[in-house]
Amino acid sequence: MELNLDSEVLKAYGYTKENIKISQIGAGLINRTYLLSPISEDKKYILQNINTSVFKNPQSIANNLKAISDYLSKTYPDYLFIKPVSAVNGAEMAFIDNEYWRMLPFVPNATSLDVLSNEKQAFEAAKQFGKLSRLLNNFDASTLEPTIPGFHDLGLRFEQFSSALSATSNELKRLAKPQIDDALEHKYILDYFKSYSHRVDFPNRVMHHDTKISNVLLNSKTFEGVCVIDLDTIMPGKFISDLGDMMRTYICAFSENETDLSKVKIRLSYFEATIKGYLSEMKGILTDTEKELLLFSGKYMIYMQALRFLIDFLNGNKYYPTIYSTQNLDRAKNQFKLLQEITLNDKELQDIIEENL
Ligand code: GN1
Ligand code: MG
Repeated sequence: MELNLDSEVLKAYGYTKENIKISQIGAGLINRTYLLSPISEDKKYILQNINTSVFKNPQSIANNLKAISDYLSKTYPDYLFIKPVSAVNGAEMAFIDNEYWRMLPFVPNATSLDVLSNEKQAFEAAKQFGKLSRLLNNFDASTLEPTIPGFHDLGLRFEQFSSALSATSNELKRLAKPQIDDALEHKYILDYFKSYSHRVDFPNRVMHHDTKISNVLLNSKTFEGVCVIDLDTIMPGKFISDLGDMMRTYICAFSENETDLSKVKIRLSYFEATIKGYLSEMKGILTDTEKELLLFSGKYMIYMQALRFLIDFLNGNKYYPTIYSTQNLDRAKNQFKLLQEITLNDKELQDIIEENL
């Protein structure tokens, strides 16, 4: 594939097209990611173009990463936190032709998976995300900037859904009627959250906010966790964001893009591995209120993601890239099915949590 990388971007990091090999990697929906292999070095780098229609203030990402990296390097010097490599001029990002770029060290002998194929991977990934939260337990989350304001605010997402519903066409409304009904029927999830949100032992923590399996590196041979990646959405949030998104993405064998809904089922053993991995780091840190909400975190995140896909469909697919016009609607259907599966298995899932608390 022809890679159209501006040579100014390479120059900002001290390279030229002649002394580097470039390939595209990663499957994220938001940022474009490249692998750079300088011909005369052993090291490789990851170069990312930051999507500024999503991250409107990239400097906030750089500030957050710097603050966290400084803290962790003092308190836990052995912890591998992947912070950006400075550009030649010392800046944390390169700003070229109105686009922001940043470079990161490539971690050797590690792999990132797109799908989970065994429970150990779920355990290791959940442990890595739990570990990040544990190490940052005493870091003052309020000093970080929200890199996407209101990102996991379900109340805001519900408002966006209501606005999208009033502004959309009759045709899209007709197509999405069952999912619109689903969205309204599950509003109790938002009300339930609100009934907890003012509790004092429901703190804001430093959350990763995108805990899918491809955002953790595992050792290529042993499949043990190495570190977490994709740190753009590290910002203050509730523990729900990280654990809930792991439930959303680890416990079903098929992704949000699966259109055969009979395949959208939950795997109890993967749920258990996720809970065990997360609690192996966070059990001693979570408050009583948070412990009450462990299973709820999955419902909150799945409902929110269903709303986000539905909103995007009603708005004409402006946020998530799609390959066909009803893909966001299909993704919403998939997420509502997953939510139904979780709800149907409430008792078994809660029992697994109790056994591990
Ligand atoms: C986006 O870019 P990616 O694929 O890591 C989105 C997440 C969603 C996810 C759904 C900044 O993540 O919140 O859960 O798609 N990230 C942003 O696949 O919106
Ligand atoms: Mg991401």
